[in-house]
Amino acid sequence: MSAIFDIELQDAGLLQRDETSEDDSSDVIEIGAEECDAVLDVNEIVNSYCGSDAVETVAICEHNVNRDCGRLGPQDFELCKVIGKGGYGKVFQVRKKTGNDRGTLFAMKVLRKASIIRNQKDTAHTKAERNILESVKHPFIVDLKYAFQTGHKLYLILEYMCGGELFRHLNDEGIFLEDTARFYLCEIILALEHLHLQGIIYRDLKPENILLDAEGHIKLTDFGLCKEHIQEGAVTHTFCGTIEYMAPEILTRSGHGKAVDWWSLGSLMYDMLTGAPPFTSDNRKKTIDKILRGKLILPQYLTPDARDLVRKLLKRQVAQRLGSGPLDGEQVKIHRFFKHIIWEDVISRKLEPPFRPKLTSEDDVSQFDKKFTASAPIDSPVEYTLSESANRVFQGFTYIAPSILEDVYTQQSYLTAMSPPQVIRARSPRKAMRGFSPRTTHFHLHNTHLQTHRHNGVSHGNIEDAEMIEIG
Ligand code: FS9
Repeated sequence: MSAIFDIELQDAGLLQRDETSEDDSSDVIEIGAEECDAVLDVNEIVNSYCGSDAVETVAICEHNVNRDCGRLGPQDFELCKVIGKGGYGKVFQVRKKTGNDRGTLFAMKVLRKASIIRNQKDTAHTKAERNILESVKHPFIVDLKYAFQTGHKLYLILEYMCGGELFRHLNDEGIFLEDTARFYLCEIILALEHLHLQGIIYRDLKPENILLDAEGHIKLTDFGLCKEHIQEGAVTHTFCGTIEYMAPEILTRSGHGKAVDWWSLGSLMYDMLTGAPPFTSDNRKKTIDKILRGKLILPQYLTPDARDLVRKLLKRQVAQRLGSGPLDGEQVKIHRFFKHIIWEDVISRKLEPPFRPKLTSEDDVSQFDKKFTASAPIDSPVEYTLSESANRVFQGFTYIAPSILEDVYTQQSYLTAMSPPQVIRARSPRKAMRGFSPRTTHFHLHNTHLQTHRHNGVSHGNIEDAEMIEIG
């Protein structure tokens, strides 16, 4: 198998191995924009640059470079079903058609570049999602297998989670027994702890972002774009999202740290045990008000340990909140609610999942919303042309998971050396409902009193003023 180089054709016409590029990790050969002609150009340049007959020149083409993964594109995936849809793109259940992992099911997130680059924050979030998913490998965080792009679209090939959202399951059950909630909380705590160790604040913990695998273990997903519907070309945008699980310091924009995730964990725990998040109302403003000032009401039927943990996680004063100190998740893990938990067993997925998704076949999509799965799986063509400069925004998007490369390329250290900087990110809003009857109140913004800013003549609700801080 050929070595994997990051090759860029420079304007000067020289072929360079780009080791110093500021651009984040492009791990495979990316020549031009997936054009075969560009491959020929490379060979011509190699010949003229080397300029000697003594040098053996090897044609660089798909037949001898990265055969399994180097020129991966949409053509390598069969579209099976739609499992998610939004203003920016779609999520498909796909089956790999080529390579060693042929036949494997994946979730393919397809995003339209033109929709994303309209907004700087969306562009940053999309890059952040790709970077975070590349750098984070954990049993309870969804794994990014490949990333690639065409002239118009970005593709993330993610581990397929056949059990769908925990949200759906929670919705069906109404409430969970404490043992059930404890199982999910344990796995979530380890995922959050891992993210924090890497300098990443998740910020978006809610049942919709927790997916179930075939056995019933969970993985966190969604590290990037908001999924709200944005009507193409419309001047008024509807912003949707869930704020019920958000920490007060996010809503007041008074500066926040990793402790926001422990607040969200408290809200999620409350939701699991009582059937709704702790602070809800029929409109967004009142919900915010309750999160900031509302009295926490704990039902009688909760055990003292559960009550105590919820209370300690839902402390408005960050310094008093469990998990806010330097010990982070450790402080949560040693709480009495988890007294019988052997944490080594949790990380090695030895805890018995309380619920196993009922599937009739490997590709059964009954756990996903019919509203999506009933629609034809088409990766719609794009008619317009994206400018070269617009396209440059996404340079270095391409990625292949080390786990996949292990099969074809053993020098994994190369990839590690090419890792992009870690990114602390803040969250993005979420599409409300997605076909379910609401258990919680979601907000819709139509240029309301919320702070808004204008971008490209388009008004955006600005509640999610997320920023990225590069730390490495
Ligand atoms: N395996 C199964 N399902 C996964 N899902 C998580 C994401 C869910 C979704 O609907 N996302 C979504 C994305 C967009 C965007 F525009 F960004 F493309 C719009 C609307 C919805 C679908 C279910 C999943 N994720 C990783 N592996 C998975």
